[in-house]
Amino acid sequence: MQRAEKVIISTAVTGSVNVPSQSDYLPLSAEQVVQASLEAAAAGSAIIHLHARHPDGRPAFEASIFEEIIPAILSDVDVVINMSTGGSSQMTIEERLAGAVRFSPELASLNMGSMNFVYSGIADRVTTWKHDWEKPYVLGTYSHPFINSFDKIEYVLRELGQKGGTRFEFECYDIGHLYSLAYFVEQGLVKPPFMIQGVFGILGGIGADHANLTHMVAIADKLFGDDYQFSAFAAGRDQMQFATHSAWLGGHVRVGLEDSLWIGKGKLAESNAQQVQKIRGVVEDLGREIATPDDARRMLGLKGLAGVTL
Ligand code: KMH
Ligand code: ZN
Repeated sequence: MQRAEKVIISTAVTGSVNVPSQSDYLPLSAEQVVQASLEAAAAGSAIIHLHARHPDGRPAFEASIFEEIIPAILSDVDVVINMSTGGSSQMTIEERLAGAVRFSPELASLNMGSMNFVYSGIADRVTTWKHDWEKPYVLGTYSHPFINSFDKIEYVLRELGQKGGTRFEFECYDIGHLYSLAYFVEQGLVKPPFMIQGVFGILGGIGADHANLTHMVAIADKLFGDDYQFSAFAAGRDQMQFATHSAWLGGHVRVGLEDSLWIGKGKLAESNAQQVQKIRGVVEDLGREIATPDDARRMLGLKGLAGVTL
């Protein structure tokens, strides 16, 4: 791992996992996503990880929704946009790429494998549903895996990476995903410096045990040496501990309401910025500096804002 002096804070502002009935603070409309992104950037987040939703919160992929989000963010603040290519497990690969093909962002997420990605447990915790779509949607994850077969991963690397110069946040939900990434490095489709995002605590992926994070970094060091920057997060209540662990090891951090709706035990986060402020305090207490968007661009070898198709 390249142990960087400065810590890049990524914020995943809304995602496609959590549903409106879980929290009134989850950004849904394009306007809310823009507002949440601007606040997170102002609090010190160098990267904003974006998904789109319809106004009732249903996950969306249409480029037209990203049109309402991305130019509005970038006209107000300098920040690195990281578009999801994971979308949701119910979207086709073409749907998942629609927004990123339109905008050719500096950064895009890329999930390094097919997997069970189960969050049907949300249905056990919600007592009052705001919308009819929510319950079948979360229950459906019990029987529908997320598919990123190697041909799909290669397609994303070629369509966005080779054609558009987008670089990737390689989301690794298991140690095996590191070996899959090593395959694409060997094929010459992934070039350093690249960013590995360790994801812990998704049901179907590696659990939120700290020994897993240590082991992931040890194997990534063996496979990639100094060719990669590392970041990590855990879904749900372990979010801040895993971000802290990553920063302590010399890595970067990701927070945001996509990954956890909480700011403390039993306390909903009232904004994404609140989580950014919290991890920022921890990182600074560890004696590390917060990276600006330009620092992040330099560390990750990004093409810069001029390369984004606005
Ligand atoms: N929701 C996260 C666990 C993606 O957008 O590609 C994973 C994620 C996937 O961020
Ligand atoms: Zn995402």
